[in-house]
Formats: sequence, C-alpha cells, structure tokens
Amino acid sequence: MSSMKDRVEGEFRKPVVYGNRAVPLPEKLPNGHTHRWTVYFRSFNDEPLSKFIKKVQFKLHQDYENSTRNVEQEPFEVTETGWGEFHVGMRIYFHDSQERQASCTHYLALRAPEVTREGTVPVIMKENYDELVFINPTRKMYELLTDTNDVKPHDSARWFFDYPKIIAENQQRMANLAKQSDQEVSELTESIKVIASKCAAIREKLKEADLKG
Ligand code: SLL
Repeated sequence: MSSMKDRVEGEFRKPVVYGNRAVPLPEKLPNGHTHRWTVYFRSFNDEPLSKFIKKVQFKLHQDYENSTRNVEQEPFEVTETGWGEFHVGMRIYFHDSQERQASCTHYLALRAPEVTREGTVPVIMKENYDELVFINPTRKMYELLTDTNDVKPHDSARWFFDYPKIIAENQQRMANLAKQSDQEVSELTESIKVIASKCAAIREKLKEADLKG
C-alpha cells in the first residue's frame, strides 16, 4: 500500500457499458447452435479504456472450450455461437496493480430484447450502464482517469445499428463453419475408407483361417 501522499484524494468515476448483442444464424448448426453473440465491456462515451484497463477476463458457461477468455486489447469482447443463455462473468484488471479488480455479471440475451431498423435483420441487444469508481487513486492513475482528450459525446446509435458489420461478421462466420464441416466430412470419409480396408483384411484372414481349419 503506498502512502496517502502518492495518492490523489477523491472519488473518480468512469462511465461504462457492458452487455451483449446477438443475431440468429441463418440456419441451425450441426452442434445445435442457433445464434452468434458478442459479449462486451466498453466505455459509455467512446473513450479508450485500455489507458488504464490491462485486461478483461470473461467467464463463459463451462460448455465452452477454454471458458475463461482473457482479452488484453480493445475492443474488450468475446464472440461465439451458441444456443442458450447464461451468466457471463467479467473481471476488470487495471494497469495500476494498486487498484483492486472490478467485476460484473451479465446474463446473456439471445432472443429478446430485439432492436430493429427498417430493411435490416433484427438484432438482440441487452446492456447495462455502470460506473467504475476509483477512490483516492495513485497520481499516475489519477492522471489517466482525468485525461479527457479522447472523450466523445455518447452515441448509442453507433453501437445499436452497426448492422453492415454484424451481417458481414455473420456471413464470414458461416463461411468458416461451412469450410470446417467440409474438412470434417472429408476426414471422416478418409477414416471410413481406412476402416473398410482393415475390415476387408480381417475378413480375408478369417477366410484363410476357416480354409485351414
Ligand atoms: C440453459 N442454463 O440451460 C443454460 C445453459 C448453455 C449454453 C446454457 C453451447 C455451448 C457449446 C451453449 O450455448 N451453451 O456448445 O459449446 O439454457
């Protein structure tokens, strides 16, 4: 603990938003996944948080491989596909090791609430407003917290209606999954051929054994 003289007395707040958006996939995947979603932690006013945030750790449902995801760069977000809703834990680590970690939980939304705009696919979006509160921060932290050069007026529409990006990501995701399943099918076909030829060899041996016996 550093002494009070290295610190700036007072309470400093950073407005943040965390939540998720989700879109239904054009078709259900073989693993039952029906949606693509992105869970995120970001600033309310477009300010880069990585000035003072070192990483955001996302805890997904244990169904997911590597269910603990560390994101060390902005945007602090995780994109996945899935079928179900669950609590996503987020832990915020600061560059200043004297600052205690912050945490929050978001219940992932896949089916509602929906936001629509004429001529576009509906997008599910659920988010929470919150504030990171820093009490008597170190001088260095104080300087980062009060540097408002990058702060822009809040514009939620920009986040709500970034449809071209969402649709492009979805198409890319589907193309990757299709490629992946083509690959899996050809691997399985190869394995079936190998097994069939092993079976044939065994049958051959059995026939020989039968003839000898
Ligand atoms: C429910 N309590 O029953 C929730 C669990 C789990 C979601 C939701 C698939 C993950 C995967 C997925 O979306 N799991 O296949 O890796 O609704």
